[in-house]
Amino acid sequence: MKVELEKGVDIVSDLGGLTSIEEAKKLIESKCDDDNKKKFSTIKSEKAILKIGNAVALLQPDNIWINSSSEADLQNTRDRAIENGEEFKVVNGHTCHFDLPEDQGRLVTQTFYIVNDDEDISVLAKKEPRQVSYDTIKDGMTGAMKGRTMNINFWNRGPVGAKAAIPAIMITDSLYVVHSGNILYPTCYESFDAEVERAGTFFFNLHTYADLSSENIDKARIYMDRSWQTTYSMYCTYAGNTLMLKKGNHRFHVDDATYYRNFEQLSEHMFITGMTGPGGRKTFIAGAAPSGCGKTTTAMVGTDFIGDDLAQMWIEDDGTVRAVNPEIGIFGIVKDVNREGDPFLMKALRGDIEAEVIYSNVLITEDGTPRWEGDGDEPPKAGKNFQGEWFEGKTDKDGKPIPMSHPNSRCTLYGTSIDNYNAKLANDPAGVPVKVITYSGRDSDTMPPVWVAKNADEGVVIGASIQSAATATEVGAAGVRRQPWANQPFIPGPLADYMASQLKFFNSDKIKEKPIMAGLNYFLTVGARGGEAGSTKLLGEKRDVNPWLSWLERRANGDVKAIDTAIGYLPLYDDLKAIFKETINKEYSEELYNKHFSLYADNIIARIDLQTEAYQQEKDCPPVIFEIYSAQKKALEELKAKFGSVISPAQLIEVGSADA
Ligand code: SPV
Ligand code: MN
Repeated sequence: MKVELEKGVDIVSDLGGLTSIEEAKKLIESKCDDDNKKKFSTIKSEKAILKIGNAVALLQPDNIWINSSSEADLQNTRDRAIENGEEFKVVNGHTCHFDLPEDQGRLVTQTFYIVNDDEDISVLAKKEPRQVSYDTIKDGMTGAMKGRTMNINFWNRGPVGAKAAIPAIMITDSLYVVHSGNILYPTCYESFDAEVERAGTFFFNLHTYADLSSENIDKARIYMDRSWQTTYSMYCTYAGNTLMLKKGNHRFHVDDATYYRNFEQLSEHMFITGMTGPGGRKTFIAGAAPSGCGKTTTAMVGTDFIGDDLAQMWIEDDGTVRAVNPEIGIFGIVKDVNREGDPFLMKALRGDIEAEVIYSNVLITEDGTPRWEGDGDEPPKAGKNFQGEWFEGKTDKDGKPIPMSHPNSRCTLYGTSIDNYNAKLANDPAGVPVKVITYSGRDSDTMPPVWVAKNADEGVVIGASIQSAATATEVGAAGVRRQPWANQPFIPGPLADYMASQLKFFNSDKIKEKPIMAGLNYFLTVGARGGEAGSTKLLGEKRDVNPWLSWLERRANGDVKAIDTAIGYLPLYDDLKAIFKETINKEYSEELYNKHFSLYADNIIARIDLQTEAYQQEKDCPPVIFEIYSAQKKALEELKAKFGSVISPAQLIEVGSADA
């Protein structure tokens, strides 16, 4: 069901109580010095002015600071973040910020969609009736900025002028949030009105850290009001909970693409990267993976890195699928980031090149060096982290060792600090043409490392079927869960609506060059593929990502044939052998290939059964998904009857074809 815009009470406007532009302007100006008054005069959108005025009336700051994103304002942000203690200096001119121990990831149980009566949302999301949210916001936000400065930021989700970009206003009292936003989003201060005009809308975000403390963590809330494209965040600082352009507005952007863009746009939890293929051609890949499953590392394997978290896609008039990254920086997990697996990122993080970096929730040693689990150096003996002093052997109250850094500790830096970032293309409103779409999860025992859908419907179903082990990005999450399109935490509406829009997009006649759609999985374990029972060692290495992406690059350009199987097209051994050698100089054995690409029919069938059952709970689910699941299951059962439950590539060729 289409989310109805401007339905119900707009909470901030109602609580602020201002109804005229004049009143709003007067109140805003009364909190501005001359410089800020002048900066604010650039903004003409009446809707924006009224809404900002109401935010001021609600939060009652002492004064207002307008972020024009000038060099002086960027420096002002850095300075004030240090002055107010939200950040402190570490080595290499970098800074560090600590979130509360309870606020180390997205607070999923305290995150809600504000809904009107009878509104459908995803069965996997939490909702709260508008009036309940209204009362909580009133309690938490009224006068919350007394004695503080309100910072007003005008940022864009995407390059200014891009078809799928939408401007946003972010209001916050946190300088850490402003500083992070400066690094992560292009400014649209100068072009705000024009962007509102072009996009037809803007997102509005309010954050206050309020009376922040561990004792008050129960008061933390992250609210998304879909009807008014407005977010409210309070009593927390973790960027995923507070820098609402990221996941808060991504959710609105998903609504926008799903319901309002004629099925010509998608808003995805995907990296974007380019691979250079034979003859120097460049092929762009957009890939979905759940939080904490290696999206950043995968993106940086490309020769032309564009983005590591989000993708706004659209069908261009020339029939290509194009994508922009709504961000210009990285808010990346540092756990296991080291020189071997992430050489470009490490150059920036370790000060080999000049870069502006904000660390969060890492360990800082006495000499100011940021340290984290898996950074590749000799572990430190002591330091301080978000829990205070840390020393080797420190245990919690249950006697469990406390790691030196949180598994979701992060680094925030500009894309331009990464050697293979293609800044020219990343900032181009025309986007990059996408020829490969990938979907991946943290799957230890079921799907092969790479397989390609035979058509758009099957491609959408690969995305619908992602399963993944929980990661540290969500507070309190555990177990293996469904992660449809790796976008599930950010899909506000029913999954059936989202699926229908994906099917319409990828089957559109307007697309002249259909991207290939593939599953990717580099989390298979030795134990699950006939090795030592229970071994969780990876069947392969982190650097194998490059050959998998390179094979897809070749496949998208028609250079390689494949095996036609029940689940899609699989690579041939000889092609992979050559690609492994060429890209990472690795001898790829046929034995390893057979482990990687044998189909484990029982596991795949179990997965199909689980997904079928889950989607049967969704109202109005497009029937094609059930048709595909049942056809795949039938084909796998036939294979199993003939060959047993593990079917080798040679056997797949025997019944299929190696010429697909
Ligand atoms: C993720 O968890 O997917 C992130 C970081 O990209 S957050 O901002 O928390 O969403
Ligand atoms: Mn993410």
